[in-house]
Amino acid sequence: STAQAAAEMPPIPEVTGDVVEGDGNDYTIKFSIGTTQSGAQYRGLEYFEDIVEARSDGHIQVELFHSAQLGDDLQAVSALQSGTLEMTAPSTSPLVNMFPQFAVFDLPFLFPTPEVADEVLDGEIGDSMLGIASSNGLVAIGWAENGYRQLTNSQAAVDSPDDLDGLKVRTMQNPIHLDIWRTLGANPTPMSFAELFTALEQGVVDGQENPWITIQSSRFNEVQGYASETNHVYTPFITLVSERFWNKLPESYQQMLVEAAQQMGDYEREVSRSLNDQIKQELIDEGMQITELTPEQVTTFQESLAPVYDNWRDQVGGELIDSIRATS
Ligand code: EAX
Repeated sequence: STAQAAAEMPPIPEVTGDVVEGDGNDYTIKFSIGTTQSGAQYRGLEYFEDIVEARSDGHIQVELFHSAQLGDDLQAVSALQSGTLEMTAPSTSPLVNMFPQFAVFDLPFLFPTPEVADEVLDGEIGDSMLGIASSNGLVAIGWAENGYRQLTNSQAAVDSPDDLDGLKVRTMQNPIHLDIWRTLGANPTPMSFAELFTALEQGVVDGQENPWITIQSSRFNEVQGYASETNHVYTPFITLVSERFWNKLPESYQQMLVEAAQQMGDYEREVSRSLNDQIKQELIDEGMQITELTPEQVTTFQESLAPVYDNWRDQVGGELIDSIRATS
């Protein structure tokens, strides 16, 4: 099924843009991600590799690492800071302790459509967040998406917060996500993505939440019989470069990497969105029981989560929340 999904991905675009004059030196970018080789994110990285190698006329070589081979999201970010890894693209959520402004991407049901997410990420708010994240030894050069998160579990079908009572749900390492699942009555545990499959397999946790494509490409459906189409949080990926590496590059290459990250982000979002429904159907075909929620059931989840907004509104910024709401 992995090969089949890959075969139906929108083709990797032709590289556009001229060859860029560098400084005569050769560079290598090791680019590591937490998701697997069969996801949309890796496909985006393959396009990034094509662009960067072509436009540097081979002076920049890009080496891709998936499945947290070089460390989980937080470890990869530390490696950028110490200069032992050049690039990574984590979900924003595990970085919220470093960049509190990222918390806006953890609020439940804030982004009603992918188009609203695009307006935020590709507009002033997204630009200002790239600026904020360009600190602490990091340079932030673009956005892609993990996507809308869905709940899976090994126990029973879930269509209301009542079904979550005591359910052990793995969350990303993020206080708002913990708050969400506690507020819904579940028993959440933060854990790195790299440890998640084993934790699900061994029953350390009953459930987790991630977009369909991440659920399938990580084979969580092999150890999770049930899913609910909650769409409760939209998670971006942020494309990060090691500042130590960045400062070695001529400006011409820096500019080209920014353009490549933008093109990767546009393409990756196209792949992610075009595969979302197809992969949901494949999960059903592979035997997962997927519960689609009625609008009323979604409203029940939203109303249950009102306290989360009360708890985080000041930290995230009321104006920011209102401006995103006004986008829709
Ligand atoms: O790199 O931790 C997660 O659930 C995310 O999907 C992960 O950040 C992907």
